[in-house]
Amino acid sequence: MEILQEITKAVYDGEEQTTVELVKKALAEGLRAQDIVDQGLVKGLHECGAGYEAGEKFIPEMLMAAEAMKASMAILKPHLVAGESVAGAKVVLATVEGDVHDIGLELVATMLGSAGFEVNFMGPDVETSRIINAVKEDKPQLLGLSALLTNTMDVMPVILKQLEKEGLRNSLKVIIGGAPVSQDFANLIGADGFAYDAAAAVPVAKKLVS
Ligand code: B1M
Repeated sequence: MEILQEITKAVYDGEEQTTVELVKKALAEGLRAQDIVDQGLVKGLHECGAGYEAGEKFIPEMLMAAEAMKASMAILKPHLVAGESVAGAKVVLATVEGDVHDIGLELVATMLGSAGFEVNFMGPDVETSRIINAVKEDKPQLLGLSALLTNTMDVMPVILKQLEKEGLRNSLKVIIGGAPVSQDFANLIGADGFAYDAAAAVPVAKKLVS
């Protein structure tokens, strides 16, 4: 079996140790870190999600798959590069309230960090009031919001309205992402940008702060 397929299978099976060893092996063989993420690790998580929908996988197994991905990301982070750097731009990143998914946003944080952004990664399930406070305190040029659930994406317009109410919206660009989120949704709620994945988030973020 090809090594990327082996990585996909190891994530799907929630085999953290095996996944990490295979990722190290893939790097040693000269594979690009971005390909290991996209064609190996993320595929494994997606297949695990499909297994969950089909009733073949359960929450503890999704968690084990997520842990295998996270452990591997720790190894891959230094190898993920995002091209030309933008110095001095600050970004606050958070997964919205009620949503515990943070793997995708962590990838976005890694890519923006390697592109020169100063990243405040607030993690998952961040209360709206904490996000507003972070904007007040950090004074970032960019706020990035993530949601993976169809019911938590509706928190995004709430945050935008609150930013406007507190007079913070004009000095700030907002980028959104996450599996159920789209460019149409971004237009609908008045976000400044949308990115389909972590690699796409870099040019969008750079454009928004330029
Ligand atoms: Co959850 N989960 N989960 N889950 N989970 C999904 C999202 C789901 C699609 C699975 C499924 O049914 N097929 C489904 C959502 C259905 C829906 O709402 N439409 C689901 C569900 C239902 C749930 C629970 C409700 C299950 C339950 O308890 N009954 C529960 C939610 C709890 C809560 O949040 N309140 C739950 C819990 C969990 C775990 C804790 C077990 C675990 C999360 C662990 C963690 O993140 N620390 C988990 C996982 C692992 C998944 C799947 C399998 C994988 C998610 C992932 O990490 N993908 C997922 C199925 C799937 O995605 N196919 C699923 C890999 C990651 C790299 O991709 O997150 O899409 P992604 O991020 C991408 C892009 O979306 C984009 O870039 C990223 C990198 O390229 N992106 C941005 C993301 N944020 C961005 C922000 C940006 C720009 C781009 O700018 C700021």
